[in-house]
Amino acid sequence: MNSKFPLFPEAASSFAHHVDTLYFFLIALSVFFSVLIFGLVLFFAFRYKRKPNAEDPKPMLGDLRLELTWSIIPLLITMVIFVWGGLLYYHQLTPPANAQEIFGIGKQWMWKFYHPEGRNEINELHVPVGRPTKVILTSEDVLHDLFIPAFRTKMDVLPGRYTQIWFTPTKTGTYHLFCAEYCGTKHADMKGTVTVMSPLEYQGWLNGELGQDRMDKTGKELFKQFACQTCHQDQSLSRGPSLTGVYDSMVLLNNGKTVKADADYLRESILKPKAKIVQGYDAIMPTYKGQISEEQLIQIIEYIKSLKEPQKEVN
Ligand code: HEC
Ligand SMILES: [Cu+2]
Repeated sequence: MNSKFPLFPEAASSFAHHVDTLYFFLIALSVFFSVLIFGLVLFFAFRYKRKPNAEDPKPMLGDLRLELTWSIIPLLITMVIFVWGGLLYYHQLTPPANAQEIFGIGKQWMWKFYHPEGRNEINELHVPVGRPTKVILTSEDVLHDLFIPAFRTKMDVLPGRYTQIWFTPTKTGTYHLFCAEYCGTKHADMKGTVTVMSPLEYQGWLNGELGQDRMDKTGKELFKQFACQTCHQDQSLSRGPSLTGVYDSMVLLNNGKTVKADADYLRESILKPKAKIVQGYDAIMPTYKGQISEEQLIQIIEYIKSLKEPQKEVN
C-alpha cells in the first residue's frame, strides 16, 4: 500500500503492514483532532467575538455531561490504541515455535551473524523468504540496537544477555539494517544489508563456503577443549547434570523454582553458574566468564541444543 509513498520504507515482513496500519491510524487521529480543534478555535473566535456594547456573558461553572463526554471519548480512543498496540507488540515479541534460529553479535562497530549450518557474515544477513526467522542477539561491548526498517522491527542488543528479534520476510530483495542506539564514534557506520532469498537460493548460499563446520560441531570441540565433559556426562555418577534434552526443557532449581532452559539460561549457567543451581547438584561448576568468547558461547549453546539423544562417548 505505501511502497509508492516515499516517506515509508518498503514493507517486507509479515507484520510490516500491521505496523503501518496502526501508524496511519495514529496519524489520522492526530490530524482529525488537530483540524477539529484549530477549526473550532477559529470558528468560536469569529462567532463569539466581542460586539460593541454587548454584555459580558455569564461564566459557566461546569457541566457534568460535557465533562463525561470529554473524559469517556478520549478514554475509549486511548484504549483502542493501547489494546491494538499491545497486541501487535506482543506478536512482535513472540517468535513462533518453528522459527529457524540465527545468532547475531554486535560490537563496535559491526554486526556479525552466525548461521547454525556454519556460515557467518559481517554487516550482512541472509534469510529465506516466507520462513519465520529468529535472531538471538548479544553485544560484545556496549548497548546496540538492531533495526530493520523494512521488517518494521527493532530490538536492543545488550552485553551480558540475549535478546531476540523475529520476522517472516515476505518479499525477496535487499533491505537496510541499522544500529539504532548511539554506540560511539562510528555508530553511523554500523549498518548493513539484509538479503531475502528464495529458500532454494538460501540453501545454496548456506553451502556456498567450503570447509565450514556446523556451529554445533565446533561447539562440541569447544565442549571438550574446556573439559565440560569431565562433569557433564550421561551417567548417573556424573558430577554435573546431563545436558541431553535440557534445551527448552523446564529445569527444577534447588530453591524449588523451575526455569525454562532457553539460550539465555544456558548462557547464564556457563558464565554465572552460581546464579541458578540445578536441584540435586552442588554449586561446584567454575565460572567461564572471561574465558569463553561470545562466539564460542553460541557454538557451545548450539551443541547443547543438538544433544537430543544420550551421548555414548565418554572421555
Ligand atoms: C566441575 C564440574 C563442572 C564443569 C567442569 C562444568 N560444569 Fe556445568 N554444571 C556443573 C554442575 C554441578 C551443575 C549443576 C549445578 C549448577 O546449576 O551450577 C552444572 C550446570 C550446568 C548447566 C545447567 C544445566 C541444567 O540442567 O540446567 C549448564 C548448561 C552447564 N553446566 C554447562 C557447562 C559447560 C558448557 C561447561 C564447560 C564450559 C561446564 N558446564 C563445565 C558442573 C560442572
Ligand atoms: Cu551500535
